Amino acid sequence: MKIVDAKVIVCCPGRNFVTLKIVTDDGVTGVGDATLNGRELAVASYLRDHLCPLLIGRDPRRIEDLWQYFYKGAYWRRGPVTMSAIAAVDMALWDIKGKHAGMPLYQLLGGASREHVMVYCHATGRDIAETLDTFEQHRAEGFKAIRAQCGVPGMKSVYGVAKGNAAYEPATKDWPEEQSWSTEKYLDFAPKLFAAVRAKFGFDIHLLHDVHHRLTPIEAARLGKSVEDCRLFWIEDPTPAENQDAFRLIRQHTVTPIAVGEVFNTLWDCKQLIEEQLIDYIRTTVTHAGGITHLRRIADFAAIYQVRTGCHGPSDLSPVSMGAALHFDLWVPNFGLQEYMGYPAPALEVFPHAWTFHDGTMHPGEVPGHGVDIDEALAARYPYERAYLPVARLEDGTLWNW
Ligand code: KDG
Ligand code: MG
Repeated sequence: MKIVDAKVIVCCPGRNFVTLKIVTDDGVTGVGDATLNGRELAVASYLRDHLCPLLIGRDPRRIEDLWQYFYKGAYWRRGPVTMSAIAAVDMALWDIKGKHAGMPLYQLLGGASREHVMVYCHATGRDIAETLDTFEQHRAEGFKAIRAQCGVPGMKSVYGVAKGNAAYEPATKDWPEEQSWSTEKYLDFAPKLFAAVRAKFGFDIHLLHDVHHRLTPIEAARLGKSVEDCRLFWIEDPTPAENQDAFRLIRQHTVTPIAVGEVFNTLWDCKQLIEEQLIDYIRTTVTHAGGITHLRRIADFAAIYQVRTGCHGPSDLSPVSMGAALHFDLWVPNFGLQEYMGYPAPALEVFPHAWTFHDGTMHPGEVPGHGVDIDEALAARYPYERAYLPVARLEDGTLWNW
């Protein structure tokens, strides 16, 4: 059995996605997601110019060997571009293996560890009243876990808050948006938001919040400590995680659970955080962290330290990634929670999928492989549009962590 074609499809059905499609000599196809928000074409080139030519003629069943070949064999290891490209190959090969076996991917991994996968969505608003309204809407849709983000008085734009009635989408066409940030205003306000959610909805629903790397360790410790009574499911990315020692300081001060890792690419990025039990949930994804093959290794390592998975699931990972993630989630023994931001309608048409949502949970479906495909003819009607993530500056103009 041989790979006879490997092609990269870049499309923009509501937002940009990079998809790898691998074809075997017996006509079986597999697809993988390689989307890296705001840097899509770099991964497309890594695949087209460097990995795809090396795939032709190889045995698609040798998933592990191909993973090692592209990781160790490149000499240049790690990084979001490399690992997203390797992930797309890996995802497509697992898809092919599932189709050959006539089994859904979760069965190949070891079978279901649960009946379904709990997912969380985003409640967002310009003020507390609006955030409570969207929280209520999502609760009525059945969600059992909801992330709350809110405009902060005195700040023009805040991470995670949608503009108008459109779904939240951080990337902007043509040029990066510049947002401003005030830690003082945010730290004063955030506890009021959580208190309002608990006052209205009680404790019978999981409440989450994303700090999106904005605080220093001691500020993050103060936030975690000041909201302990609100019993958050997690606060996410309280401080940038390049220096993992920083989390020791946060841990010394608060029992609010911490989720980190959506920007991580390998086990090496999270090793200390997991080993020292400095976090509770690891947010690495099947796309940015090297596919099923590597994500499985991270999860197994995390399990030893009672760290659970909380995979990133934004709309900037394609429905292919969502499908692969849900198979992984259904299997992984130390599952915690899966993010599900949803997709623009055209994206759901371009990527026919077997996964389903019901009452706050999702299921990957029983179709052999990961159950997501790409309609190439439809994708061609949505050409790539350059887009960037925003940048953040302090009120005096200093560049800050977005
Ligand atoms: O591309 C960046 C987004 O995926 C990120 O900002 C979303 O932080 C995010 C989240 O938790 O979903
Ligand atoms: Mg996040």
